This record gives sequence, C-alpha cells and structure tokens, in this order.
Amino acid sequence: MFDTMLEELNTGILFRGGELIELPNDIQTCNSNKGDGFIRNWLWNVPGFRRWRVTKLTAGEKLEVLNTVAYPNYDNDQPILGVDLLWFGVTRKLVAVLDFQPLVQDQEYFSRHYKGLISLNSKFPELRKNENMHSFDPEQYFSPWLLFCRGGLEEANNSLPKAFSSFLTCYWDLSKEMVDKSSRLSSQEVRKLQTHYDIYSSERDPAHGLFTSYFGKAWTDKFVHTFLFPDSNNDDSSFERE
Ligand code: BLA
Repeated sequence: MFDTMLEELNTGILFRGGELIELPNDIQTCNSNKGDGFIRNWLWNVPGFRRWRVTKLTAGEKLEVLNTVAYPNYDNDQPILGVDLLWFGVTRKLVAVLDFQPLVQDQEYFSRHYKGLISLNSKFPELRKNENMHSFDPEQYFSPWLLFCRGGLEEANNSLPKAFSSFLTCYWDLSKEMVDKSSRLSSQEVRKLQTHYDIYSSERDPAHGLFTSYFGKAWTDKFVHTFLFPDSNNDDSSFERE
C-alpha cells in the first residue's frame, strides 16, 4: 500500500545528499515472533537535519505502516516532520497523519513556518476530518493544519499519495528557506523542545502495544528508546520552557 511513498521519501532524501547510517542488525530488520510481522528501518544523515528516521512495518495482509520523523539541526527552529500512515487490510481502514510538528504553539511561530502547510491543507479537505485524538494532546506537537484522517481505500489510493508528495515538497521548501533565515528560538531551546518531543512521544505513542505483540517486550523497549525516540532516556525535570 505505501511502497511508492516509501520509495519517494527515500529517493528524495538521497537526492538532497542523505547518507544512510548503519544500524545494528536487529534494529535494521526484525521478524515477528508471531510469524508474519516484519519491520525495516532506515536512519539517514541529511544536510540540515540532526536525525531522520524511516520505518516500514508489514504484517501480511493485516497491517502496513509507514512512519517517518525528521529532526532539524538545533540551530533551526522549524517544525519536526512527522508522518504516521497505517493500513488495516482486513477492515480496509486507513489512518493517516501528516504534520509539521510545531515546537511551540504561538502565532509568531505559526506565521513563520506554516504558510505552505496551510495552503496544502486547504487542497485536501478529504484528509482533514477533525478526527479526535485519544492518546495524544492535539495542542502539544501537533499543528492546527495537520492532515489527519481515518478513511478507507478511496483516500489511501487517491488523495494520500498526492498529498504525501506535496507535503514532502513543502517541507523541503521550508528547510531551504531556513538556510538564509535565522531562528527565533535559541539552539538551546530547540534542543530542549526536541528532547521533550521524544520523552512525550515515547510515553504517548499508541504503537507500543502493537510492537510488543509482534516483537516482544525486550525488543520493543530497546527499539522505542534507542531508535524511535532516543532522547526519551533524558531526565524530564529540566524541560520546563525558559
Ligand atoms: C495513531 N499510530 C497510531 C495508532 C497506531 C500507530 C497503532 C493507533 C491507531 C488508531 O488510532 O486507530 C502506530 N505509530 C504506529 C507505528 C509506529 C508509530 C507502528 O510511530 C512505528 C514507528 N504518530 C507518529 C508520528 C505522528 C503520529 C510521527 O509516530 C505525527 C504525525 C501521529 N498516530 C498519530 C496520531 C494518532 C496515531 C495523531 C492517533 C492517536 C490518537 O488518537 O491520539
């Protein structure tokens, strides 16, 4: 379901000078102890970013997931790129979330970084369905212009691939703009907020149970804290905003 988008993402990263970072074998790929689950991960070193990870999970016909997160360098306060796409084959249900995940929720920040996403959002009404969030707080690290839809085959085959392409282009454009602009948030503050993103996400991400059921608790704990959200091991106490 998501192979063309995965290909587009990895090719786009390569085209912008991305280099693969070698991962430990058991993180790069892992087979489920339940038989049909398989996960593959890529970690990229991309100019302008301190970390860009990509994950593809398949469980036979039952489930397919494409997930990616890009963390800009600390001297750039642009949002984190976050994409979570899930296809449940048996029920033919799609969950698609694409956002420029804001470090802070204020108008000044939004007016500097969201022109592109606001325009893109208005072009894909079928992918912004005002879905409720159960695990996450929509006002922490999510923007008002995220694309979030619980849909079906129609959205998965038609709008989503188009939106995904435009979304990536829009994020690359924002990164290009930031080369000549200076950030308003200090590097120190960006570091704190990105670190807190990992702590927060590792606590809230609804994928934990799913990973445990396919790959076991020990592997999942290691995967969540070393690959998905490596900064989640930091102490939370110093992350109050200054
Ligand atoms: C929801 N993501 C989910 C759900 C699962 C995953 C099982 C619940 C499905 C549902 O609500 O019906 C699965 N998430 C995964 C998997 C990975 C993962 C397998 O990270 C593998 C790496 N999630 C993100 C990112 C965003 C994100 C970067 O990882 C930001 C765009 C969003 N996922 C997101 C949101 C929901 C979700 C908003 C709905 C959760 C809610 O209702 O609060």
